[in-house]
Amino acid sequence: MKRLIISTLTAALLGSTLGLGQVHAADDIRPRMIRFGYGLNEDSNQGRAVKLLAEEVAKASDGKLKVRTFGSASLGSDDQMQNALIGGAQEMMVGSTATLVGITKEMAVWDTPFLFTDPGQADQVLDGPVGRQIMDKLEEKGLVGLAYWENGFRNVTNSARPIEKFEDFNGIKLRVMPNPVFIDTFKRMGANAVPLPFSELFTALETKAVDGQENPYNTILSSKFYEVQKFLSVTNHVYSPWIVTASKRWWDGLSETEQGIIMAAAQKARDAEREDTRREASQALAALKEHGMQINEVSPEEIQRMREQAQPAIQTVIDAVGQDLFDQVQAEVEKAAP
Ligand code: TK8
Repeated sequence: MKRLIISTLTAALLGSTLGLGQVHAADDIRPRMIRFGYGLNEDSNQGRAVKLLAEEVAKASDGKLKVRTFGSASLGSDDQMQNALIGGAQEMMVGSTATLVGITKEMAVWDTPFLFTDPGQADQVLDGPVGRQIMDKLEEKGLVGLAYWENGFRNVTNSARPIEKFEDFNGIKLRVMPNPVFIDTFKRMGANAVPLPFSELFTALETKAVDGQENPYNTILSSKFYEVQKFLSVTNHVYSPWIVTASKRWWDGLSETEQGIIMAAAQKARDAEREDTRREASQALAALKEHGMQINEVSPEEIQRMREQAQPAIQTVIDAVGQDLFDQVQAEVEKAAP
């Protein structure tokens, strides 16, 4: 309130002494067009949440702030969009934290194999102080983090064979996100890990440039990977967050009111998205089976062997984020134990 009064006063003073007509006050809402890009289809958990965010922003701003949504990577791959945000050529996006590691290395902490065991635990850590601290690291690189959404626990699909133990990865060309921890983890499993942007994944599977990939059930369903993949192996090897980001260059030019509206919408969409994702995930296996996928659960003993095999990849995480931050996240995870 005090800040509002001061800035209103300053605006009035400036306006009268300098003879300026309009000075941008902290509670202004100006007509703006916001380009919001994302990688999945409109008909996906990601697409539905972006639509909700756009509606919320329109409602709260009386239609002055217009979020134009661009799905299916039509503005570019996650990596290209991140750079467009930094440069100020695009305003907002949502994508995996894993793709941000080249920009903000601390994001690699979320790539720790088997970090979370349950989605509620992930919510607590991501929405807690350490999650915010890591998100705030984006600012020095020209991005503003608004909210973590759920991509989800990742599972493996491929066209060669069911993965029942890590040795079954041997020789499989597996697309991974362009991220050092993912590359390292799957090399240790014996796969031929091939980093590729998500926007090229369907075609790569279809043309057999790669044999497999790993993503949450929701994405396997919404991106129709069942059309080009036979086997789905339930590994839950890592929980993958999405993150809503804005161009800092653009964000800093918004009034406090405008920022507040967009932040509130990103958080409201987050809550709805997590519910939607969990509901859809709980029914996805049955749907994927109907689409002809052969599904196997990996036994707890073999998951344990995968965990041990992946263990040295944790060093790659620590090298990127530092021991202190790594330990801090581990402590938060233990506090939030399911
Ligand atoms: C969508 C991606 C996707 C991610 C991946 O743009 O690349 O596999 O899981 O959700 O961010």
